[in-house]
Amino acid sequence: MSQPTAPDPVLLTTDGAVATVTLNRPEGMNALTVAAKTALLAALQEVHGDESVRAVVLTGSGRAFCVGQDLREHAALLEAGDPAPLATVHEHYNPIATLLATMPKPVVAAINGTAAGAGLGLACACDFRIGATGARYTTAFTGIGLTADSGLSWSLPRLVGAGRATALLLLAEPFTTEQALEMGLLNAVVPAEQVLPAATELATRLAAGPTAAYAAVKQSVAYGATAGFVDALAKEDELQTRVGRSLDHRMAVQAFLAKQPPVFQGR
Ligand code: T3D
Repeated sequence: MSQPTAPDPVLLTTDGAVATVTLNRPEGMNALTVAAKTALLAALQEVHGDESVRAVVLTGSGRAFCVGQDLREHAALLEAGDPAPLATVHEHYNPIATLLATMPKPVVAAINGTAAGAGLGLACACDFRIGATGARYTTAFTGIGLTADSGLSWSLPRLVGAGRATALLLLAEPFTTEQALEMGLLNAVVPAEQVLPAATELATRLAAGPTAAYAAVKQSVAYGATAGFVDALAKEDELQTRVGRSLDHRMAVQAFLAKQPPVFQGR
């Protein structure tokens, strides 16, 4: 008799120009096993390189968005003396967070439920965060004797300020959706069943926008986060010169002058 095959830990679906990447281990609160991290990396690489995809939604199935590293698998690997746990930041979390943050198109996190550890880090690497009422959040890392990863040391201070980020990371205390909204971590809060529809609606709107301009905005904001003013101006010059040559720019200016709504083709 054949063994039942495990469901895919990550699902990738596309609808028009919107791709949805779903963490799919609902029974394990979408905790990240090696298989899940490998599949997530592959899905993000695919949407990154696919020019027909112009906006991405990242979400979870079941009651959690993602509770970070799967600690059962992690403990078993540590116990077995396997080097995998110590290499996972380099091999998985860093490339996953990099793909989300540098995706040349907008990424919307549909935070359908609990987000902890690297799960919170992945959400914070996205461009927008829509959270569910009643969800819980925690940085979690110091609770198990670890430090921040998946970009949280970079993204969290930028979203909520250095003082709050340091407290959230040091204390690893749980906080609510309402607190996350008040801190500026979330862009919007809706009932759990409306999180994915709301994120998809936003992504659909973004997918009909000037994709090259969006990519340049993301690049310049990331650059400006660590650059001086004069260098930031030089980066804006470089990017504006590039985007100014795009078809979308030319067509949108013509549409404006003709008093027509612009139709963006994403190039
Ligand atoms: O080297 C490296 O690997 C570095 C990489 C690090 C990346 C990281 O993400 S480190 C941080 C890992 N995540 C955590 O430490 C979070 C641990 N979980 C919690 O603090 C809480 O479970 C939550 C706040 C997330 C949720 O609390 P609550 O009360 O809603 O649920 P619960 O009852 O605690 O958990 C429900 C089940 O999920 C439970 O299993 P059970 O008892 O029903 O069989 C619990 O063990 C399981 N679970 C929750 N988080 C994880 C997990 N199982 C495995 N890994 C988890 N991360």
